[in-house]
Amino acid sequence: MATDGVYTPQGDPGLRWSLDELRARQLERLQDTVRRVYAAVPHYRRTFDEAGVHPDDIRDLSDIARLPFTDKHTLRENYPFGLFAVPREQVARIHASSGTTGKPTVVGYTAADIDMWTDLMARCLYAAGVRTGDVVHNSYGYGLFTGGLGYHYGAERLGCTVVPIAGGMTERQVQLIRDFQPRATLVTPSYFLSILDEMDRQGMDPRESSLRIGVFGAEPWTPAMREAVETRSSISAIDEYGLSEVIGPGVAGESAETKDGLNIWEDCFYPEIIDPVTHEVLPDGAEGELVFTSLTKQAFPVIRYRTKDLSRLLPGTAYPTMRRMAKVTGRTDDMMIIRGVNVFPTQIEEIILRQPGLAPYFQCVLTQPGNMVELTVVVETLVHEEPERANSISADISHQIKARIGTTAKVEIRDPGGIERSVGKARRIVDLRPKA
Ligand code: DLL
Repeated sequence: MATDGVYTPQGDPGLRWSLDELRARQLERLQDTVRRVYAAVPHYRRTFDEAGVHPDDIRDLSDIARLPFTDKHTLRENYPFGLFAVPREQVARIHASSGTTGKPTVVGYTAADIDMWTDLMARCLYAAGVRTGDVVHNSYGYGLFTGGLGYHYGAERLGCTVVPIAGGMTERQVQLIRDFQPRATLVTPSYFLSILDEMDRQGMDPRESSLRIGVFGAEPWTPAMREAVETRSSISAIDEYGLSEVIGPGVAGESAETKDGLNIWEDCFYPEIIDPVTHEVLPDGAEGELVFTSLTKQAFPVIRYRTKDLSRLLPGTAYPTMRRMAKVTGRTDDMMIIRGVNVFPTQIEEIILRQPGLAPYFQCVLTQPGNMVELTVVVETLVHEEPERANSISADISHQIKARIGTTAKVEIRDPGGIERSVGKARRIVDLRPKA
């Protein structure tokens, strides 16, 4: 959908299509993608053949359910370039995610893919309220991570002045915010908290900084976090979602006017929600695992990629033809099962952020002293608390976890600075259970 020069929503064809036109284009693009991967990628040819489905069988969008899923294992098995659908010489860029175990997952982009991605990033930033001429402070990591470069290109296409500071050197982040007067910052919500703390330390009132928009993503964050950040600063906090395997950021983004969930850019990505256990496709509105199929990518198309992210599909609002996804509640692999109860770190975040006296830094530590898995929530106070007061806060949080989530957890209170800070995605779960 390349638009030349500066991005404008008026020049963005995908946003002008009627619903019928969008569905027709999605089908054409799906058929084209399926044909291309069947012809060029041995993995897809083999798994389509095994599933007894041929590209000619895709006659309607609902036929997508006949195609096999892909997931992180598919990428690992085909490491590094086995899923590329174009000759390696046509791949202009590689990104990769480190992955906690084993090989990284590798994705590739042709020049046309980067151009399309850049337009989507500009579309996201525009939806978030960023405008041509704004100074944009980009604290997402540059390099193999998709956040930094993805947003960088998009902000340039929107005609912004980009400050490519990346993550880290928090003191300097604050100095450059003070000196360059950015209107928007692009950053993980957890790292933005560290930047706010550093502003406090330097005696700068975050509410008086030039920042008005925070484009937050790359990790789950709750409405309570939005409230906390918006109260402490003058920014409007906007949620943006994406993942390397599908393209990077730019899969879905919230609109500044509605702030009611993330608009999925359906002209480029076809969403489904499935039951993570039975793999059955669920109707819109039901909670389950998000699955995406890319509709326009050349180098690294993905068919029915299982994200492990839990969400719901909702009808369009700010962009009526595009469905929204509800804020991600967590990843299936971040779900802790404590005495039979499913617990996500976001549920703990909600409780901690509503408790006066606590800082928004916490970790969920899992241990297994006997047969049972135990959860200890480690959380920081805003100021040093005497043991008696710390014990009473700890008892209060344990009680709330029991009452609201239904499970037993120990709560350990730490002094300010007692929990590791990350400059990108926060590590919410520390698994100290013996390895099987
Ligand atoms: O985190 C891409 C990105 C960069 C998105 C900057 C938004 C902003 P990955 O490193 O591959 O890519 O991690 C993708 O992060 O499957 C989710 O579990 C999580 N995630 C990303 N955005 C959100 C969000 C980038 N807004 C994984 N809310 C995804 C909740 C998110 N989780």
